[in-house]
Amino acid sequence: SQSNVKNLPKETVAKNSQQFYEDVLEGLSQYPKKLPSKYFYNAAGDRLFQQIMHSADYYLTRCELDIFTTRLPEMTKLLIKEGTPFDLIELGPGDCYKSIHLMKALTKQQATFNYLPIDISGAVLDLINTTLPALLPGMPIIPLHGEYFRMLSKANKHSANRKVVLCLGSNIGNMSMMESHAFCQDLRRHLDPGDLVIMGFDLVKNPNMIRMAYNDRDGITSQFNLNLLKRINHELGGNFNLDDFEHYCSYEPETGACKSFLVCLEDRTVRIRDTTISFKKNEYIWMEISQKFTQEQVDDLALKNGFKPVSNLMDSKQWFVDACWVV
Ligand code: AVI
Repeated sequence: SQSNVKNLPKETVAKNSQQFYEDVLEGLSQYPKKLPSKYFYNAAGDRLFQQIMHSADYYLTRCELDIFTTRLPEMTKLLIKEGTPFDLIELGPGDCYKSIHLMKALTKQQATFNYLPIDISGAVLDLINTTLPALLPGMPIIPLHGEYFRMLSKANKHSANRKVVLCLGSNIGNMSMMESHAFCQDLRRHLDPGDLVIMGFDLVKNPNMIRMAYNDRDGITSQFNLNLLKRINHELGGNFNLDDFEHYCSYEPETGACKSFLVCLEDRTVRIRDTTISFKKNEYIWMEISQKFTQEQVDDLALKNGFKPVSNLMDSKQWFVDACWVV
């Protein structure tokens, strides 16, 4: 059955907003100050991220699309194992820009599968619900609205099919290394022997290329970061003056960590509901990590958390890898 993802109950909205408030205050009372990047994605944030993905300097999406077009025969062969039906589960599907190619190829080969997109954003699932049926008539779509692992448990209850989990776009890069290991361990606990995972990783490369992707010439990444302050103003009664903050991005080749910050340009105080927060001139808020990986680190992530690497599909420049792991 398809869930109505549009109308969240009032209590859920209030609970989410309280969680947002608590996370923001917790982050801004730390030293150095932090904000969780998962809150980038409101409607305006989604639009800005779409612009980033199609911008000249952000190579990640183009590289992964290259994999999802040129390496499809290998990918579909891995998935269509002995013709048994399976559930294709996508964590954070966005607009299915890449996965649609896989779904089309699978449909062409008459594979029997259900598509289960999982997202915390109802808007993302609404869009899938309205656009995908026209592109792939007859493909069963079961949108699951909520946290990844809670929804994976729900998917498990829904069917006993073999599972193929897609986690694309280097979303795993937005976690610390420790968190990404914990994430893979948790993912493994929700799967059974024979299940597959396809995980997208941005690989280490020329540091200048990486820095440019997060410091694009059109300033979209800057707007993307500033949009979170705007969101705090709108949703939590904040009074950030966006002109007081400047986007800064660093990439450290020694650790593969690409980090985004917002630097406060003057001594300032900001109010969020009843709380006042002080900023010193040049004090920064750490906004996001976008971790880059070596192939060894990718394999290590699989092996240490109960997966076996079966294939590493790369783009022609070898800048990005979609790692295929089996449980
Ligand atoms: C969603 N995520 C993988 C993006 C990234 O590359 O870290 C988010 C992003 N932040 C700035 N540009 C894109």
